[in-house]
Order: sequence, then C-alpha cells, then structure tokens
Amino acid sequence: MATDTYDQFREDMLGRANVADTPELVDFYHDLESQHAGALWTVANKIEPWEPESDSVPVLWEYDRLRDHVLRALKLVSPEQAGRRVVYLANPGRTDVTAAVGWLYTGLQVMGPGEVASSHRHSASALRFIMEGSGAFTNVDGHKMTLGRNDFVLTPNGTWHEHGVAEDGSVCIWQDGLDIPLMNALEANFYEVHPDLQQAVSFPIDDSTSTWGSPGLKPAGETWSKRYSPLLKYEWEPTYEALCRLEKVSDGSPYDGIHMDYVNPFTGGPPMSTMGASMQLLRPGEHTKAHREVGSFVYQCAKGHGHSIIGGKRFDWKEKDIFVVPSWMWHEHVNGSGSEDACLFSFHDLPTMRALGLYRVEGLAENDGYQPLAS
Ligand code: GTQ
Repeated sequence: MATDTYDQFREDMLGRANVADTPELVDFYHDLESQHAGALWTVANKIEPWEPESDSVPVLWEYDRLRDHVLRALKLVSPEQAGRRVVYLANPGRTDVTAAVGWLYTGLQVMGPGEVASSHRHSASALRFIMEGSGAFTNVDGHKMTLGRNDFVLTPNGTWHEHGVAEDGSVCIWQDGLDIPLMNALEANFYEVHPDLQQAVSFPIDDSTSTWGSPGLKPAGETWSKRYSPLLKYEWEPTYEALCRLEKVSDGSPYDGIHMDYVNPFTGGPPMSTMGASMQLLRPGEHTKAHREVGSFVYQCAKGHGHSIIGGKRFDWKEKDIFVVPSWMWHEHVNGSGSEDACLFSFHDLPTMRALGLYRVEGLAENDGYQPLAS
C-alpha cells in the first residue's frame, strides 16, 4: 500500500471498527450467534455509516410504459375484489419492503365510471395527485371532493376514505402516495374497513376547499384542532397561478427554482404530520444547482419536460412521469424547454425528518454546484 493511501486508510478507520478475523474470534462469533447475540464491531461500520446510505436507487417510471398495464388491471379485477385497484411502483434496490423510495410508497390507482372502492382507514397517511380522467371523487370523513387533473388531495391518517368515479365520468388514474413502509417500520400500522363499506356524504361537495382554500383568508373565528390540514384538496389552477405570481417577484431557490410547499392554512406547517408535498416551477432553460437532503422524494412531472441528474445519473422526464430521489443523494433539475416552464410535483417525508430533528441540507460546493455525469 502506498504511504498516502495507507495514511488515508488509517485516518478513515481511526475510531472505527477494524478487527481482523482470527480462529479464536471466528469461534467467538459462532458462539455468540448460538446465543442470539453478536459482536458489535463486526457490524458497527455498516449500522452506523458516516452519513445516510440509502438502499433505494434513483428510478424513473415512464407513464407511457406504465399506462397500458394500469388499464389492464381495470379488466382483470374489480374494486370489490382488490379493495384498491392499484399498480404500485417498486424500487429495485428494496426487496425487503414495498417501497418506491426510503419509507414511502407510491402507486397508480385506476377506476372506471360508476365504480366505488369501499371506505377504510389506516395509520398510514395518504395523498393523491390526479393524472387523467373526469368524474373522480374522494370522500374523506364525509367531505366529498371532486378531483381534476393535477389536483393534490389529502386523506390523513385515521380518516375514513373511499374513492370512486361518477357514472358520467371517464376512466380515471391518479397517483397515490402513502407512508405505509414507515408505518410498518415503526410497527404502528392499523387498518379498518368501514362497518357500512360506504360512508355518508355529510357536508356540501368540496366544502373543505371552499372553506379553507382561499389564499390568505379564513372564515372569521374559525378554528381547527386536528393534526392535519383542514384543507383537503389543493386545486391545480390556483397552485400554478401562485407559482407564476411568485416567479414575477422572486429569483426562487438556486436548487429548486420557484418552489412552493402545500401547507396547512391554519398553521402554515405541513399538511400532514409525516408527509409534505411541494410544487416547483422551472423557468425556460433553467438548470438548478445540486443539493442533497435528509429525506426521500417522489416526483411527478405536472407540466412540460426536462431531466434531473440524481446521484450523477441523468433521468429524462415529461408529463406524468414519476421519479424518486433517495435520501442524501445529490440532485439537480433541468427544464428541457427554452420557451415553456416546467412543473414538478413532489411528496416527501421531510415533516418526519424535521419533527425528529434529523433534517439536513447541503449544496454541492465543487464544480460550480453541478454534478459530474457518471459514465
Ligand atoms: O386509497 O387508501 O395505493 O390504502 C395503497 C393503500 C391506496 C387508499 C394505495 C391504500 C390506498
């Protein structure tokens, strides 16, 4: 070993486990195993990495390739049989759990005109981002909402929820995002089917958006004490308009362009306690700088086209494509158009990271802030 390398090795291993096997040690390890025990130094460097090491890999799912498979499910199973008729997205780095990235799940749910999926509730928090079709609805604790393209909807944990499509609607597909893997990792996941299978509509249609969805306004004296947002549906048009207005007066973030969080209008904080969501606008030709965050991200392109460089690899996206960024992985985004803006919807587990005091973010210092592309 050259001296430099040896010195570097010594420095890297200082204070770290560095024990070579001997016949006595190997015997010792076997004996410990028989006692359902082990020597920490054999696993320490793996279980206590210098920094987060995700088993998840960056992946992009092209909607054009998935869509036909999703539509096939429509003919193969009914919502009654399936409970939820969903094609989930599986991260190839994760064979242990049904996860898209980190401790987040995502899937594409499909329903036809006149179909209804039964009402249930669970410890997992859920959200939806509507992709195509007309007439879709969700009922959350009696608040029935009509859903349109690029609308963002909450079904917070513990709330009864069911989905369906109106008789005069068309086949609808939306993206589900849930923290199912997190709930299972925490061994905290309960699940219940509604005793009547369907719940009543107890409030005027879209009342949550009409009550809480006007920018900067709320009904006088109205209060709210639940742990999630009273606004359950965030419509696309006002979201896009908010981004366009911000763009006129702000340079935005060097890492994320014009970037806005969906918030609980009562607190200004995240809409649910474990998961948050954002919409970002990349200006024509914009290429953001690379940064990395403690937290996992699932993106969907809501408008335009472009690419992202994630962990040194390029992923090209266009409308409705979905891709993921694992925790602590460098990522930067590029709008592929020189004349049109591009929008990326994303959901993430930053509220969990922040609540636990784990959130960190770092910008790439080298190479003017841009990742070298892996060959
Ligand atoms: O609609 O409640 O994709 O419970 C996975 C689990 C959707 C839902 C999914 C679920 C749901």
